Amino acid sequence: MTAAATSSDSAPPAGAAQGFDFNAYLAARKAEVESALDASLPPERPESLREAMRYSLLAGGKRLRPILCLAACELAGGDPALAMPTAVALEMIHTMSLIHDDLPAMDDDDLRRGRPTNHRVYGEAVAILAGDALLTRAFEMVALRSPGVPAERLLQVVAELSLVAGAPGLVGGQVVDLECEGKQVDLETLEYIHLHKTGALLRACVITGALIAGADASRIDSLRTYARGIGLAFQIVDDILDVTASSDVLGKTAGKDLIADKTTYPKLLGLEESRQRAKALVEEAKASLAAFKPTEPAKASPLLALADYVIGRDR
Ligand code: GRG
Repeated sequence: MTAAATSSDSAPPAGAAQGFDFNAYLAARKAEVESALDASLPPERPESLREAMRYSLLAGGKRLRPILCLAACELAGGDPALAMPTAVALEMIHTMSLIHDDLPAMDDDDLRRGRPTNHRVYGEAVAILAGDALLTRAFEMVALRSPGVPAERLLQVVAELSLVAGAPGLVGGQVVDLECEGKQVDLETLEYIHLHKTGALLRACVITGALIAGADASRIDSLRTYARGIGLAFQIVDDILDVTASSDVLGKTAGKDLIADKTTYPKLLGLEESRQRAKALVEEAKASLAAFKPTEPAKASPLLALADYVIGRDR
């Protein structure tokens, strides 16, 4: 195993409840998410667009974002089944961002999730439109396909998703990232890029899950701190894997950051300090869940384990 920072495969996560089996949890949640994703794109016209949307949405991937959403909902005392449409919406936003990120006008990549990128198979125009359709379908999932969730909670979810997807989130982070290509950037700018490009959506995952459960503001705040830690750690690990893992294992082109002359954590801090920083961020993230643990010790286990998973992953 070429884990980026630490292994999470066998050891129970620190602080998790006795007997919690993370691998079984992950496998069960992943299977539920895969089936909900499949059902989210039923036959419809035009079939060509549906095929391109399904090609990327159902291409595998770790499904970290929907699983975070379901776990946060459960931790906040909600029924994760009610959060599934939002979990699907988050994966749709993530997938559309990958499709657009891979386009010739952006990263110009050929490989994603172990397969040719969407535009390589369907052409640029359809890839752009498949991304657009996934983004809009995401909002449809929340607004029109979330039975059993009070309307005011759904409105809060829509608000969070719209902020996170647009200029204050993914799009803003992507623009600064593109503007910085080939330039040396400082740690503060690098953090800005990652908190927006990657961290914002991970934050939305836990916040929307908690909103659906009806969590109060102080618990949402704890989850915000958790998400900031795992969001930055996730990206540090991504930077590390870009230089330490192979394209085969990653399912996307390795070494892209070097080729594009991007500033990365390993470039700024070196590999070892990057690993240490990722570990420290994950410990901070886990500590922020203390607010939940006295009342819900077992329910905190998935988010504790997911924090470890973020740095233990090898792809
Ligand atoms: C959201 C409106 C809107 C536009 C998108 C292109 C763009 C604007 C943003 C780029 C966002 C991006 C691609 C960030 C990188 C995030 C990242 C580290 C992705 C890899 O995530 P994993 O490892 O992938 O979870 P899998 O395949 O496992 O899901």
